[in-house]
Amino acid sequence: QWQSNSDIGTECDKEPIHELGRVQSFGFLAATDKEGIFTHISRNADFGPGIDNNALLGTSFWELVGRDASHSIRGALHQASIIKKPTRLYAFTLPTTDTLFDVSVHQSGSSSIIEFENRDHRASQDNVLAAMMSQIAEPDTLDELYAALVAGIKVASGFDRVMLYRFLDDGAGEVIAEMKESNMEPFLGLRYPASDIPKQARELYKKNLIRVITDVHDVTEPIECDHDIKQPLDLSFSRTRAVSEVHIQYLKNMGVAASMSISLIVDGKLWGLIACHHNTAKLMSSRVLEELELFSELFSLELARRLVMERIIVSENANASFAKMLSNLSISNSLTLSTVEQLDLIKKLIDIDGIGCAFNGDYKHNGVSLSEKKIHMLVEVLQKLPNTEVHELDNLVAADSRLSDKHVAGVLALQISKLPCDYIFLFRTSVTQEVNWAGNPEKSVSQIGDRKVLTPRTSFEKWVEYNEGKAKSWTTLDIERAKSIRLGIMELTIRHLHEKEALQR
Ligand code: BLA
Repeated sequence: QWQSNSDIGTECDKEPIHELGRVQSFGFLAATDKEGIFTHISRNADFGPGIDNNALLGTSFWELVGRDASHSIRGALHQASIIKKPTRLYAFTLPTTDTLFDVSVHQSGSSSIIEFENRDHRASQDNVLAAMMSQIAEPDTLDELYAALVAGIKVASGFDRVMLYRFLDDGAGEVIAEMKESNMEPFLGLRYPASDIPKQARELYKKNLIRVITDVHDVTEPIECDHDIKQPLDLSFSRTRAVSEVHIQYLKNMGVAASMSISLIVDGKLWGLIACHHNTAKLMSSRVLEELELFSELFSLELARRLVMERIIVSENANASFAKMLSNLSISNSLTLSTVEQLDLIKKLIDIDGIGCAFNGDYKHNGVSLSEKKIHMLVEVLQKLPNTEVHELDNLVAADSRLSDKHVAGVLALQISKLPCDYIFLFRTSVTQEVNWAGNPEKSVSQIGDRKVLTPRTSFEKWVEYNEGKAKSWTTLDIERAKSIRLGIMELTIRHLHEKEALQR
């Protein structure tokens, strides 16, 4: 059964993914209260031979690990509480065992969380950060930057597939760069619906920038705690946090065995993810992860800088076209005719296919246009809408079926005056928009008891959606520019009026 995402999409958004009470088995976790008394301990904890986990709850962590380890961990906890994220201790030893650990410690509410990973079997690479930073200085264009990013991360991390996944305004996302092993299907250009990464996950990924799922077939370990503890442990910043089963199923359906995603934050928003897949289970060294995390923060800054630069260049070019258009208009005496003659310059500001000018009952146009009869109908429709400087329609037929037209599908109507009804119309033709989804984006719904829940789709085969009869949607920038054009033309209209009056006197 297929059903629209929107009605029940919120189900997914409710799972408390930060307090599922389990860890991935590549590490073990302990939590203590302020006095260092064990409050939580994951079932796979291994502090050394002869130490019984069940007996540890309620006893002192500091006593167990001894003076030296306590000293280092206390220091790390203090640092973590200042920087508000985990601090790591590498090649760490405990007096109770021969195992060499990488340790990650942080504060979560009133709990101190200490995570231990066995260090042996993790290949570590040095200077990931330095190597990555040198990669991103070179590229000239954004596309080159994206390509350098995924190539660099692939080498540094060893994942089979590395993608740059960018979020769109509606929360869906698109793979905009990819580097993969050659025998794998490309995902480049595919779009994924917003519900693939639910809201609370996106919120979490803004705070905790990197997460690793080492093995989708892993048997995760429960975190045991004293019976009188009611509040679940908040694992938002935990490195070993076990992930939602729904997402594990998603990865299995995709044929992925291990994944890693790194957040990219621009202007405080989750701009995208560096999404990595591996075909077999994959452990990452703690140090490489730390460097990748730091790199992602630096990369986000560089990305933000470049995005601003790009906007500045675009707007400088636009300003130049705008100024030229106004100066062309001011020297002519028929504003109507010369406005429509500026089509080519206006095209540099807004991507349009035609322009029409209805002034004083006179209609002139250039490029694609509606017939005069339909212009009258359109004005009737517009007059019924709430009064505004610029009306935007990207689907004329939806606004009024009589406006159905072979050529024009979208209109920006710039109101110059209400009485008489003077308008400038900017037209767009209809485009068949082709969106390449990774599988049918409508979620499959299962009935569990009396609840309907979304389940991840089972096919990620390219699934093409065609949107017909619509124009490309008007962007905020289009509308802002239309407003400037409107103001410019209104100013000229007034000046022309004054000049006429002066001549008549
Ligand atoms: C999490 N979903 C995620 C994550 C990604 C995606 C990247 C972050 C965790 C990770 O690194 O694996 C989705 N992965 C993608 C996408 C691509 C990719 C889009 O590689 C594109 C190339 N998922 C569903 C449904 C639900 C759902 C129906 O399809 C909910 C009912 C949930 N996805 C879901 C949850 C998480 C998630 C709960 C959070 C996992 C966690 O961090 O615990």
